[in-house]
Parts: sequence; structure tokens; C-alpha cells
Amino acid sequence: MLIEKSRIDEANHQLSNKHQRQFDYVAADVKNLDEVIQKIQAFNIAIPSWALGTGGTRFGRFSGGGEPRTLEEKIEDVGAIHALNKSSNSISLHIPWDIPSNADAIKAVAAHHGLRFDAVNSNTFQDQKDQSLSYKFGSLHHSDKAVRKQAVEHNIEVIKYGVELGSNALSVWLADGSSFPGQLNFRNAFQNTLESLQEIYAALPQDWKVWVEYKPYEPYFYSTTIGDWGQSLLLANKLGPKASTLVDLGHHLPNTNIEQIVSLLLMEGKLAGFHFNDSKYGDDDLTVGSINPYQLFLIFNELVEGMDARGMAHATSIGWMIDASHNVKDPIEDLLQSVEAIKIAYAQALLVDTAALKQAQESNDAVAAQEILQAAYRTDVRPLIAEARLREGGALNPLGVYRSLDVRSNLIKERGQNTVATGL
Ligand code: LRH
Ligand code: MN
Ligand code: MN
Repeated sequence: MLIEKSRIDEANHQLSNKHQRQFDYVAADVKNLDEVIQKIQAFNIAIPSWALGTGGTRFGRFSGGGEPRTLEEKIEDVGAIHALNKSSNSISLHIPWDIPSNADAIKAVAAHHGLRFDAVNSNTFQDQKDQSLSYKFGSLHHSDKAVRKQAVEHNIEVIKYGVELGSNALSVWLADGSSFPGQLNFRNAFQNTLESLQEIYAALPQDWKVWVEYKPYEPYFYSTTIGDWGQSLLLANKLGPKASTLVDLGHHLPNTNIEQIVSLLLMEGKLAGFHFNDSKYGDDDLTVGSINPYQLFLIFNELVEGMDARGMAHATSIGWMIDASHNVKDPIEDLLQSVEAIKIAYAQALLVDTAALKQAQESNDAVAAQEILQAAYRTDVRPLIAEARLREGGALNPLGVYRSLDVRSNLIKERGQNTVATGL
């Protein structure tokens, strides 16, 4: 264990009076206070295994030191995050960046930290050393049936790893696309993708799901075969009830109204879940809430309203995951900030006066609607989240405890300065 519970308790004790003052102030105006706190307590966000090392760019990578060298060490890092925030109780693996060759042993390490396995991710966007055919021109959409077969088999192997770990969803993101007009027949590429996904779908166990992620560009710059939510939804509808659309916040062209997409996918029962991050320009994978926290709030406002309308449990009905990683911050600190930003947006959305908003919408009162939304958005909900964490046994100030315990220096001593976690 990287973080002893007694150290968290000591730190909480020191902050206790200040926290109580701040909590009482905001709590006084919250209707259904207990229900709100309980919902925040129940809300967890999965951590991607590839975010625990310092991310690189195509120009370089600067290790922060003490990065996890093995899957066990990645799990240990997520364990530290979860011990502090009590909101990160699962890890999402990317195969073959992570190879859980001994599933029982890996499961035991995870259980020791109170963690389970979220969706497993396949990878057909890079060539691996022992691979016979190349994905240079795509994978599931490839013009050559043999390449498609290899990519299908990889996805089926990923499902098998996931089954052994107790996961129940396969997340598929394809880099497949083209960089020049004329390079690709769009219809053939789409049909090939559908047929390949149908083969993968047929291999899903009874209680499994497949999540189809979309992205408009990168690594290809003219077309992406699953380029937007419409193309993903088309595939998901053709595949069947186990398939749905995964929304990665960074996978939209600038200024796209993501909250509207989310609302309609939810309405159709086809919202798989999220890869949370933030962006200024494209697939920047910046810390959640670092650029546009209002957009995040508006997304959560749609989620809370739409899930309540459909009777869906907020915490468990869809997949909640972070997909953010970059080259400046300590990855553990970055992930603590991302989880906090998500919980802030969620808590603010829980405070929206839905009855009043409905009335404002029905009477076309745009001024009142804005006041209602922004009253919730401008509430400082951090003491509510801290209280929920406290009740779960976590830290009032996770980042503060992480820094005061000097966790990173200890990791550097143990793992070394020049570590390279597997991943991007
Ligand atoms: C692609 C993506 C996808 C991958 C991850 C590493 O940009 O968002 O989810 O699996 O990054
Ligand atoms: Mn993603
Ligand atoms: Mn991405």
C-alpha cells in the first residue's frame, strides 16, 4: 500500500474544523442533502492503465520518474488514487500494452487495493513485434480480408483476457481512415468494418457489451471510418443491443455541442459511456475540467436529467472512464484532478432545479433557464464532494495528502528515475 489509512485520518483531522464550516455553509441550501451526498459517494470513475506514465508527444517524452514498470505497479498506483479519493475503484487495461498473463494473480493484486477491471481496450492501431500483417492501412476496415481477420482475432483475444479478469465490456477504437481523397472507398471501408465488428460481436459473452468509439481525425487526416457519433450509432444499431456508442470528449471538432449528442444517445439507449478529458484544439487529452468546465457541467446536466427520465442508476448504468494523459504533470496528481473535476460537474448537475428548468423550457423563458443552470454551476460544491469522500474513508484533500506524503519521491527511490510505463 502506497498510502496508509492512518496518514489520511491524521490529515483529515487537521482539516476537520475548516471542512465543517465550509460544508455547513453550502449544505444549508441543498434540498435532499443526504440523497445528493449518497449519489456522490456511489460515483466512481475508472482509471486507464495508460495514463499512469508520463505521456509523450510525437516530438518527445520527458519521464517524470517513478512510473509503473509493470501491470502490478500500475494497479498499485490506481490503488493509491482510490485510497485518497475513494472514487476510482476500477482500472481499464489496454492490450497488448498490458498483458495479464496470470489473471488470478493480477486479480488478487487488484482486490488487495479494492479495485476491479473496467472495459478492456483492443489495439489495432499499432503493429506489434510478433504480428504477421501490418495495420498501416487500417485494421477492421482493411481492403485485405486477411488483415481484417487478424484484427478480429486480436479483439476476440482481448475479450478472453477481459473474461478472466471479470470485466464485461470491450472498447474498440479504430485508427482506420485515409489521408488523401480517393485513397479509400468509403462504403467498402464501412461495410468491412461492420462485418468485422459483427464477428467480434458474435464472440461476446452473454452479459458483455461492445463500445464503439469515434474520432474525426488523427492519425489519418482526410477521413476516419468511424469518424463521428452518427457513424458509430449506425454501426451500433446494425450490430444489436450489446453495442453502443462511446463518447470521448476530445474526439469532436472544436465547438461541437457534445451535450446534445449525449442527450440523444441516452434517449436511444445507445450511450455506452465516456472517455473524459479536456481539449482546446483536438484530441489533446488534457486534464478533465482544465479548459472548459462549463461544457462538462452541461454534459452532466443532460446525463442526470436523461438518466432520471429513464430510471437509470447514475453510477452503474454506463461506463465512466478517464482518457487523459500528457507530458507535463505528475500522472497521479493529474488523475486526482480529473476525478475531482468530474465529481464537481456531477454534483453541480445534481443541484439543478429540474422542475423550475422544465417550467422555464415550457414557457420559452431563456433568461430563467440560464439563471437556473448557472445558479447550480456557480455553486462551490467542493465541500459536498469532500464530505462524500470523508464518509467513504478517503481524504478531505487528496492532492494535499499525496504531496505531504511525498509519494512520488518514494516511488522514484523504489522504481528509479528513468522509468517508461508501457503505453502511448
Ligand atoms: C484514441 C483514444 C482511444 C485509445 C486511447 C489510447 O485517441 O482516445 O480511446 O484507446 O486514445
Ligand atoms: Mn479514448
Ligand atoms: Mn483520444
